[in-house]
Amino acid sequence: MTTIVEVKVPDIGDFKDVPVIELLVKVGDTVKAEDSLVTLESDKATMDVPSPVSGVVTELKLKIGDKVAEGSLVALIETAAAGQVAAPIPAAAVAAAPAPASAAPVAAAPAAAAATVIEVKVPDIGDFKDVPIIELLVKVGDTVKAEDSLMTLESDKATMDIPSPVSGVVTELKVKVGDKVAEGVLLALVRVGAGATATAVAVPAAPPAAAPATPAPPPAAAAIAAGGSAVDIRPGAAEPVTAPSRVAMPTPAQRLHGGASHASPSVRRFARELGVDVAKVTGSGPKGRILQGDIQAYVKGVLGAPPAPTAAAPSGGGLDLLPWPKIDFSKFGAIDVQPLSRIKKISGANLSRNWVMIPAVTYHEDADITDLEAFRVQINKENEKAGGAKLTMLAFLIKACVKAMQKYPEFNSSIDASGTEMSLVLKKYYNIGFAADTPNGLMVPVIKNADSKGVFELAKESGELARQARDGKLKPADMQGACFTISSLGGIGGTYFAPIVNAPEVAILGVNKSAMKPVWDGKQFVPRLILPLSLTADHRVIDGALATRFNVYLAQLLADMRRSML
Ligand code: CAO
Repeated sequence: MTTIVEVKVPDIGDFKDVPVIELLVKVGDTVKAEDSLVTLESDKATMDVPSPVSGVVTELKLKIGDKVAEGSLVALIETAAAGQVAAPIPAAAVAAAPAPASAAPVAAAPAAAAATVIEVKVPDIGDFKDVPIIELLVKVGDTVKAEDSLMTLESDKATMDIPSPVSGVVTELKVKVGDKVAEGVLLALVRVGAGATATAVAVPAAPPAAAPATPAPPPAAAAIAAGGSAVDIRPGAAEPVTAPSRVAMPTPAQRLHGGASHASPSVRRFARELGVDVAKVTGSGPKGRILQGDIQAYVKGVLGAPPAPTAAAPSGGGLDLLPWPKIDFSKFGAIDVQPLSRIKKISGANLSRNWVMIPAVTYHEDADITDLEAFRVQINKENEKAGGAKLTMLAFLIKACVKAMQKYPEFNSSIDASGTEMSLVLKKYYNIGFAADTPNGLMVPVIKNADSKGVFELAKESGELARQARDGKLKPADMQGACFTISSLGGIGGTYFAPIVNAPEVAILGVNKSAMKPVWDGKQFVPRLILPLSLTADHRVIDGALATRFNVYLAQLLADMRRSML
């Protein structure tokens, strides 16, 4: 039984006519509770309206440019069962547009006779605590006008600027980027000139959306297709980093020179996932707002841009690459120009970064899977009769890789470059990504906790995820958190290849088509089914001896899976 749930604009104060600036879903999309449906934006705040339930969008009642107020119908969502309808999201959880009358708390601090120092505090943002400051828009000494934005807060669902209640000079910033704040927290001191007082100036308060109980929504799907967070890969760019927040969050200093960036939370998240500093992106939306397409165009521009000259390392240290050749191919014959798919554009950025930054080496090995394949075929025959699930070679590969990762834990690690010194993060969980070839490009769904699953479950789950990938139905969360990736071209053919490591992982296993080969058993050549393995590993973490040990062990496991019990 299904239920249709009406999603309405929650309590956004007395405000009317808040424009819809972005539709984040379309009819037919499957959404989870808390997924953002549309973005609204007033003068001072941007908010996403989340879905209160999991289900399928059956109707969108708004279009871009529509103006809404509390209670406006946003969409209809069909849920699987009445019981799944969540309690309505509390108004406070999504309120984001400016509350009209509520002024940001302003208090006159003790001041000299000629000047008054005004305390700027977080206005009423409901019960919500721990809303992070993501950007400081001014620095001490700056002269600001009343209404100028001082800083930006961002919850999972909304972004808000804190305006200065007065014209004056910023004398102190009481917070820094990353600090988490709640209503009443002191943010800054602004000194106003002789005679000026706080009450003389209107103080709009723009409460941000309070953070929902769920974790931040996952990043844009395709961003993970080839490796999660991205960084600026231009030669001469900053040191490689893997944490999206570290590369994406502009430093206050950067931000101060960049002017206010105007982007919805979902676009900011998208930018963070790609490692794009929104301050560097030019917005093409209304009032210069940065749209998702602007972020994509920026990434494209960075990838296509000629490298910046590297004075410190004119040759060798930086990548003194030639600009990408610009050729009019039509001079030579007929051509057809097609845009790259979105997935290809984004995964291309990740692949380029990984190719350039990782000193990768590929190691080959042959696994004798004669017995394993015979076993697989036999089980599938038995199961077919009983109507049971089908075992795939990929499932055995996942199982064997987990076992080998348990024996050689460096394969389940990531380099952490966020501190002053690089360190190795060793993971205690075993999430295995696998490359899936889709009409739109390469996707990498992730099987979580593969160590706790049997081969039937792994076969079923990988089949289901591959199907979803091909149908474009994968959720961002389905592509996150991989520790190691398998790229199997075995169903297609090939002998060996050199896959690109899917950063921040440190290794990837490539697999080609098994073939019957003559193998010398000491007395004679015997026909054996040989599976070609190609393991690419990050040499900063895994040296050749370790990689070869891993490969040898993996081949032993595949030759006789009983070894996995030893
Ligand atoms: N050797 C020989 N045959 C193999 C094989 C191998 N290594 N792997 C699979 N096969 C066979 C299967 O048994 C199956 O045959 P049956 O239907 O008779 O059982 C057939 O090939 C098709 O398998 P499949 O590839 O569709 O299924 P899978 O579970 O093995 O793989 C998936 C699933 C998602 C990994 C695969 O479909 C896919 O998309 N592979 C491409 C990955 C890719 O593009 N990698 C490159 C990334 S770098 O650009």
